[in-house]
Amino acid sequence: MEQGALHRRTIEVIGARVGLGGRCPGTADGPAAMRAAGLLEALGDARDLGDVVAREVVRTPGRDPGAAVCAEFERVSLDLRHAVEDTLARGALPCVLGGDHSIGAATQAAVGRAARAAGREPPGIIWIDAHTDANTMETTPSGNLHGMMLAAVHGLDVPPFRRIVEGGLRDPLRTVYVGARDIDPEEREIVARLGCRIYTPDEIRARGPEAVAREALAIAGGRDGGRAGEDDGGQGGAVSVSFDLDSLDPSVAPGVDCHVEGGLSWTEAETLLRLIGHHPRIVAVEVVEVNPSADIGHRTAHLAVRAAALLCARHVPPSARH
Ligand SMILES: [Mn+2]
Repeated sequence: MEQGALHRRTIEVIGARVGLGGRCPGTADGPAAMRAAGLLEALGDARDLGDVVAREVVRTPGRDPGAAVCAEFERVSLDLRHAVEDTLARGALPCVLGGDHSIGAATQAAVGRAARAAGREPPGIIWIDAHTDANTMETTPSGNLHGMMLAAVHGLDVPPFRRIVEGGLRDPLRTVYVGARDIDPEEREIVARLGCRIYTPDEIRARGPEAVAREALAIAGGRDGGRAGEDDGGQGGAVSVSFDLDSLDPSVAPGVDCHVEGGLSWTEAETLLRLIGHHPRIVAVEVVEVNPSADIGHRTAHLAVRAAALLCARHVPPSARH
């Protein structure tokens, strides 16, 4: 056995059977599709904690998802937040399976709350996605919650997320978007105002995924501009990572909720995911937006499994000082 494997943290898998925040409910079946595609075998010694489950609620058409959706979304998100916080309190690495990306509010808030409870600065975020998910109720063109959750996580007031993000806000200057290419005009202004860094697929191709992964880790890890990093032993601070399958090109990963052309190739994504997964201070992994009803031959579910394995692989525990 190689040295690093001896020090791997336990991985705890938490499924989120939630499709309330997306365009179609199919993403609720994402966790089951990933397990059927061999997730637990790929992760090796992971513990499967099962799913948090959203009840089916009829969504109001238009730019407001409606009170029933928001109430159920809050309930299931608080369930998920508690589960992720419990995993972090055990010193394990949460691997959260979506579900639509609205579940990211719970995952990322749990990471922020756990850090604060331990007297640490909240980790940075690497968000690998075709979208920046930074709309508010005022700017959203669709009313879909999965397009707003990072605005809430960064401290903007988005009422359906108020209770979920309480105590778990994250620093937007340590949030890095990778693969974003479908950003609404007002959303783009929000992201610019917040100060998040965006790496588009074009920039990733021009500079290479290795250089982008290293730079993204440095920014999210807090070494950029002298922020944090004083206890990092040269590695940078802690980072959580969220991977939306729609960051990949739809020709590669057809089984998603929102198809956006011009996405990453699997080769590009694999390089990014491997380098990010090898960072010693990854504290939470999330893989979302697998929509089995749109998939072709389980192709997307299998890529989601490989992505989760790359992000969780060869993980070493954080140093005792942090
Ligand atoms: Mn997306």
